[in-house]
Amino acid sequence: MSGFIAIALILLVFIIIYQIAKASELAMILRGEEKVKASTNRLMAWLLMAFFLLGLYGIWECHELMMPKMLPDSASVQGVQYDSMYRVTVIVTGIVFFLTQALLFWFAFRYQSTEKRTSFFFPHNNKLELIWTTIPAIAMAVLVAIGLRNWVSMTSEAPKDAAIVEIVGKQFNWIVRYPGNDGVLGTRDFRKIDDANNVLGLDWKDRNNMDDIISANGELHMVVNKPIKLIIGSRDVIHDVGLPHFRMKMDAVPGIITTLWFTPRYTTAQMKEITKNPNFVYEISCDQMCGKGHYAMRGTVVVETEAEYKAWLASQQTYYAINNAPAAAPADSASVAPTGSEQPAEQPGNNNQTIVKQ
Ligand SMILES: [Cu+2]
Repeated sequence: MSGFIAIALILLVFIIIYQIAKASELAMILRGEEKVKASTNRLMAWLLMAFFLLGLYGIWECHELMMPKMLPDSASVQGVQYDSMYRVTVIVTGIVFFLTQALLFWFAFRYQSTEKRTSFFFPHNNKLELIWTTIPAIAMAVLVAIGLRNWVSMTSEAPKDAAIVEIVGKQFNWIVRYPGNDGVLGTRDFRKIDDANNVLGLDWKDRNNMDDIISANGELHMVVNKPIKLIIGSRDVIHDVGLPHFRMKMDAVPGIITTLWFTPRYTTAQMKEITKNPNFVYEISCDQMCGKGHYAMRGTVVVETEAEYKAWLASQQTYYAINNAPAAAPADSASVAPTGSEQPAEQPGNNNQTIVKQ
């Protein structure tokens, strides 16, 4: 309904403009061209002024409307740089915008055509050309240089002590894998993917996979003030790991591993206090249109203290144990890596549970 009203309104405005143009044409014939031209010029000058003021008011209204919806303070150390870069860019371009628009509309109003005024011919001025080419060029170069510096730091090698977590997108949710005690993610093979009991296609012949953990609810856990490196992949189409609170995003491309690292600086509990929202959750959004369920491809991040993280990790079963116990498990314990000769069956029985919601 509101769409129909909007279209009707736009149509109405066009009809009005058309009628005014037609009426002024008729008036020109009746009253003489010069007189009508002068009054039209006056009207146009005032309309331009009104348009400018209305535009300024619109900017203010947008600002009032959108400010409460802005993201809270950056939750990552690197995000602080991006925020400051954004602020500098908005301030610089904002000043230029207001200055040039104010001058444009003021000149149109102040120097409107009248009978007494003749136009002044101003063909060229080298000094002026030089000034208004050099200053914007330098300003843009500085902004781009700051952007490049941040881009290089974002895509640089992660610190040696960074936690490593794999996150894989699929239509339509995220699968998060932790390397377990050995700190190494085992190899995986897309041919071994099985939605029932091997969502990532972990190769059970690789002992590094034995202690890997896939979080049951797809939560991405990380320790506050400790760098985390995400190993990003996709099972089907291109997705994008969007971490708006951390000011981070990176494409998840099938067949290609992408990475991203950052250092979270507020725990989820701290962020609840900062935002004064007891229900606050860090979100993972899919930032790449990936299909009909794209809108619901939401994951959650939990930032916690080292102790909380260790307790959570200890409470998790290895993916191997969940999907291979007890039938195909080695004699002593499901989570113990098998020796070379007693590798577990690659296709375990049906006693498995699916731990990633489909
Ligand atoms: Cu998506």
